Amino acid sequence: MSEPIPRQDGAVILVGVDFGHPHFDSELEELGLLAQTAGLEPVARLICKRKAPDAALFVGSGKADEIRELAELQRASEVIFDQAISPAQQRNLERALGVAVYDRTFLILEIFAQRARSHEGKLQVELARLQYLSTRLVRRWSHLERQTGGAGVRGGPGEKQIELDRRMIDASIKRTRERLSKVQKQRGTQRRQRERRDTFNISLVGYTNAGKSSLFNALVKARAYAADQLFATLDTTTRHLYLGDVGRRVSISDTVGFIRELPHGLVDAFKATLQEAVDADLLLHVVDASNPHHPEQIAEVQQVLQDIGAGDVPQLLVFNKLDALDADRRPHALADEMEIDGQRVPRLFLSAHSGEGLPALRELLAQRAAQAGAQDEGMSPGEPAELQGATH
Ligand SMILES: Nc1nc2c(ncn2[C@@H]2O[C@H](COP(=O)(O)OP(=O)(O)OP(=O)(O)O)[C@@H](O)[C@H]2O)c(=O)[nH]1
Ligand SMILES: [Mg+2]
Repeated sequence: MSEPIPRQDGAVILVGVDFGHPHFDSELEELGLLAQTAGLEPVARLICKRKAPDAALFVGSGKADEIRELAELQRASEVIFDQAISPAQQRNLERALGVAVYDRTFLILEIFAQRARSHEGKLQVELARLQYLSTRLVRRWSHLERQTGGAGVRGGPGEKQIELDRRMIDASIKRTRERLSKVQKQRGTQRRQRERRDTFNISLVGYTNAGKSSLFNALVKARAYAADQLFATLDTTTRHLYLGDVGRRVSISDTVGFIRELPHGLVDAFKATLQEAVDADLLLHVVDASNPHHPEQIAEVQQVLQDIGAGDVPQLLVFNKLDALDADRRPHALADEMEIDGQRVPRLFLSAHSGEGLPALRELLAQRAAQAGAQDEGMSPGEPAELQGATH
């Protein structure tokens, strides 16, 4: 055995495999941002092309050698893949590369774990992590598998241990679920639902880092945490929004951002947080107009909205960061319509930073709230909230 190579803690190599997906991020820009947000330092990036993932190693064995050499040269302590890799591939890669190997899903879970502040948020992340871990248990016991004679030999100590661990994790998942549902009940969901009925509820949604919290702060003069990192916000904050005399109360909520390939366990665990969007009367879909990938980001957000059952909630598109657009990319009109998923959706360009375009947004929101209020007048009491304010 050769001497182990000293590694630099937190130094990571980013790897992306291009399977011909039209939106392949060849710069691994988003993965780099995710890594930095998690407190890691990307020291090298490597991309390669393949038709399909290799069953054992995800990449070819030649590429694996290349990654191992690069990791040694850069003294990296971890390698992170931009795509989801299977537990078996992860285990094989760790053996072949001699360093810890993670994927995008794990990184996102890690960030959520670091960021969660509220009791409910922490429990939600814990649940998602347990679910992810339960599929990966095998890897910690791979050395035992080998001791008992490898594949084909059943019932060795390794297998027993895996079974025991799996049962422990299953029990933890059950306990966490119970604690979570208790916290959510305590939040007084029913009382809030009653309050909601008299209020026009606006919910900010959008890709992470689009500027939702910045817009929220600009609209309600609050100080929600806004930062140039992914998933700055994990909990939901709701404030009263004053729009002049519109005949009813208006509230606005800022919440967690979406991302490409949002881990399934997370969507599941954050159902309660995301429920805010499902119950809203109007979604403000915030887009970072200065990001060249914004069309794909819009499509991702639409997908998540569908998945959580908010696909039919009326939307306004807010193209934010107008101040960051080059003069030749500035739109002629700051208000128009855009077609998404076969529907024409009103769109406003603005800047949460400079304030340009904010009065037009306030005006449009006031109109919507007033319209919804007028509709309610004609409705019998007890009508479900989602029917009110449904002004496409
Ligand atoms: N140039 C420019 N930058 C902006 C604008 N609005 C927000 N930003 C910046 O964009 C970054 C992300 O802003 P946030 O408000 O935290 O974005 P978010 O959508 O809440 O992000 P998450 O909570 O992480 O999902 C920050 O660095 C902001 O300063 C804007 O109008 N113009
Ligand atoms: Mg935010």
